Amino acid sequence: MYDIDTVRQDFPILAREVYGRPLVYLDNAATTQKPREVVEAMVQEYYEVNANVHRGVHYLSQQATDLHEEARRTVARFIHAASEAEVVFTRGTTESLNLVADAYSRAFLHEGDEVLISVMEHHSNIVPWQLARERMGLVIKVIPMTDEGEMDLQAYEQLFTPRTKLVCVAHVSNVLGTVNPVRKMADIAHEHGAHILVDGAQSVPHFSVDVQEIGCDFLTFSGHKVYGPTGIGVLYGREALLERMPPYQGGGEMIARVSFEHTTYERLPFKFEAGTPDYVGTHALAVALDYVSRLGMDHIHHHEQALTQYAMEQMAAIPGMHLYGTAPGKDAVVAFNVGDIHPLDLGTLLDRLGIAIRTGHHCAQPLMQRCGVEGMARASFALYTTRAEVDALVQGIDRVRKMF
Ligand code: C6P
Repeated sequence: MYDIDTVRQDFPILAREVYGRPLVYLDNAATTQKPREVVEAMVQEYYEVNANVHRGVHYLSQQATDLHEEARRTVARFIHAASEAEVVFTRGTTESLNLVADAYSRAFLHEGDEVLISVMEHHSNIVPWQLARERMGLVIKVIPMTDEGEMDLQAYEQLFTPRTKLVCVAHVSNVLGTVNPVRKMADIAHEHGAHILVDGAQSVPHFSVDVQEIGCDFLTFSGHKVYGPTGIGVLYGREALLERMPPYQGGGEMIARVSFEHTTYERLPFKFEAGTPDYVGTHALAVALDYVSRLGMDHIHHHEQALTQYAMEQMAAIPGMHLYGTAPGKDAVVAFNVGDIHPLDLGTLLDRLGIAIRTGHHCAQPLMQRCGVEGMARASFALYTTRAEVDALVQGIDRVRKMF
């Protein structure tokens, strides 16, 4: 049984007030709040264990290394990677995507090769490919979507040519909440001899993601969106691909042997982890993943699905409401505009009522253009969001609407 009141007690920040009102935190797609045990794990590690990893013969260093490498195994189990060698720690989704755009391009792509990205991508899955395009003359093609915000699979299939080498798509759109059919997209990509990267920034926090089941070649996600700390993220990559990719950055940790004439690199995944890693962050991320696993990803998904549906129904009834993204099964995100009210005004006035939402282009300007707007307001949910908070949002929007 998923007891939301008990769950909320794990998150001290949810009890605070803003402007003398109870906080209604609905900006979870930007970052989630942290359960007590994640914060305590970080404090405890700094107080009792702290030492650099992979370097020392001394007790603390070995203990810190054990925690760090155990965290890698936890991540591998969580996403069902075949081996922990396939789990590279990064600073977050953005760095993971830049790593692939750099190292994959160097290993596998040539001038004129094509990369497919979708119209609903976050800037982090657009700009790294544009940088690679500038560097080596790649061609970027854009997969369109329907007006409901679903990936246009027919158009997708027609975009493939013998030069198509890689597909890069969000598993869940951070604006529309659409859950993209990545298993099907992976099959189609592989039939055409291409690889597929799935940006899991907005899926991994919400439902169980199995990299082998969806058949992706790469998966990226951020710790801070899955109840872990900021500054830590993951790149999953199939071992056979990672093996062939050159290092992304040079420095300590990623080398086997260095001389001024020649350097050899460490084995996977260390080849991609230059410099001292955020070993406290990796351990805390593992604590966060253990936390959500204990609650049950299926329970979390069920709770958030019901909440999203409830929010969509309640919000649709507000006069002047325009909802963006109505795909069946959409997850945990509701983007909207109300009449002619500027989303920034809407967000600012809701904030005064204690309700935190995000407004603007949501780092997806091409998607805003596709929807014909400059910006949107967005409410996004988490495992601790309640129906009462959705009601507060709906009442808040109605109150703001009447001011205009
Ligand atoms: N989206 C949002 O409010 P980073 O910043 O590296 O942790 O994640 C980037 C990123 C990549 N892909 C998707 C689908 C995302 O949603 C995000 C982050 C936040 O929607 C902050 S812009």
